[in-house]
Parts: sequence; C-alpha cells; structure tokens
Amino acid sequence: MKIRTLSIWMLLLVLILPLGASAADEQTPIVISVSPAQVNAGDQISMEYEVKDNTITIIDAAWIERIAGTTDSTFIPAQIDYDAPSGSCTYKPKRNGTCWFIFKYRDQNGKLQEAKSATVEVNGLTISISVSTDSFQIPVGQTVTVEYTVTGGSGEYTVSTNWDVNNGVSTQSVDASTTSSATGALSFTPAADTKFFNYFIIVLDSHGASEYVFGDRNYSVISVLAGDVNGDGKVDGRDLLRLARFLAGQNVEINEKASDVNADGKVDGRDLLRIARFLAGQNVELRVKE
Ligand SMILES: [Ca+2]
Ligand SMILES: [Ca+2]
Repeated sequence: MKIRTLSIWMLLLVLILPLGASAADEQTPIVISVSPAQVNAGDQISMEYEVKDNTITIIDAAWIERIAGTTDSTFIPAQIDYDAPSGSCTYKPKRNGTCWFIFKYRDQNGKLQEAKSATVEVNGLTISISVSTDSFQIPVGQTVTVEYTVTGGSGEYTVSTNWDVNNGVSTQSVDASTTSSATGALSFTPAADTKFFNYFIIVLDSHGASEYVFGDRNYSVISVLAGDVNGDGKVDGRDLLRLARFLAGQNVEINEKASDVNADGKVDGRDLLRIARFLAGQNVELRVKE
C-alpha cells in the first residue's frame, strides 16, 4: 500500500516538473498592458510596455484591429522608441471588433518571436443589409434595392450611400446621398449601357466610429432574364410549359437566349429540368450566356 502511494506521488512529480519548467521558459520578455478592456469605437486605448530581457531586439510594434465577424486584421504601426526599455502609446480604434498590441522581436538566438497584449473589445457600428434580389445577374431595367439598418455606436450617424456603376470603360459613383437616418434604402436600375454595378455604404458617428459595407461582388447586367422563355419579364410555370412545348416540336416561339439557363450554348432538356427545379424551390441558379 505504501509503495503504491509513493509511486503515485512519483508519477505526479514527473508530470508536474516539466510543466513548471516550461511555464518559466515561456515568460514573456516584454510585459504589455492595455486599458481599458472594453471601449466604444472612437475612444482611446492606452498601451504601456516594459522590456524585461535586454538581450532581445524589437523589430516591429503595432496595433492590430480585427473587424467583427471577419478574419481581416489591420496592422497599424505604432510610434514608439524601439531602443527604450519601457514606453507607452495610444490608439483610437474606429470599427466594431477587437484590438490588441503586438511586438515582434528577435530573441538572443536571433529567432523571430511575438508578444501580444490582452484583447480589447471595441463596440462600434453595425450595418445590416437586405437586398431585393439574390441574383448577381440583373436584366436591363430591373431595379435593385438595398435596405440598410445601422445599430451601435454613439452620437449621431452620418450615412453616405453610393452606387459604383461601370459602363465597360470606367466606373463612376452615382446616387451618392448623405443622411443621418439609421435606416434607409438605395435603388439602382441598370440601363442598356451598364456593364456592372455595386453598392457601398459608409457610416460615421459623431464619436469617431466608422463602418462601411460593399456588395459581396459586382452585379453584372444582362440583356435578358434567365428562364423568361416567353419574354414577359418574369419566370414562372408559363415559361416551363412554353419550353416543354418547344422541345416537343410544337410551333411556339421562345427567347433562345433566356431559355439556355445553364449557359452551355444550346437549348435542350437540361434547361427544362433546371427551370423545373428552380420553380420547385431547389437551390439551382438560372444564368444565361453573355
Ligand atoms: Ca416568363
Ligand atoms: Ca442549355
């Protein structure tokens, strides 16, 4: 019994000792403190550091801002004296997300290392978007409307809404308007000479927070609505019936471009099936060859 107890203690010691040694090795040679732990976007964060190990060489110092809901990080070089044993700096994050400070340094063996501060939560603005269509191919004359809602932040908002419109030669911003409303909408109707377009919305608050949103990708403008076999401006059961009759050899007219909904250059049973699946609510895309 005594022997067994002793073995357990030995085992525990073997387990604990390396951990203790390892923790001591990992002690950071730069102590970094940031405060406060949580701020409103536009507020100031303070950082103080102290170099505990004078064998290291600092090669970079920066604030890192990570935007909420993304893995995008912005690297903002900090103005500090790399040779000083201690120091401080401040930063005002603008966007909703998190923020921290990072030092990059070489240790005494010349190995590249990093030291990070704790993470500061930044409460900023959020822009929610609702778009009138799920498609990124918009027929000439069909209006796309984007509704937005701004939440968070502090103070009064300034909302700027824009469409970037490309005609194949150049891109210009149109419909730019500025308002302080937290909700609103912007619409765009492509003309025949529009090649592609996209929206962007920029919001600032009077406290110094900012946020912006761009469309996930450009809307390209097409001459016909994919699946509109009979050319009446919508896709429904009539188009399915019309195409079925056409493929059965009956004497009916179809818009061939709109009927080739898998964009393979021919109109056949695959297109009929695709329209049928689309109308049944299945997750298929109708698209035409441009
Ligand atoms: Ca139709
Ligand atoms: Ca086809």
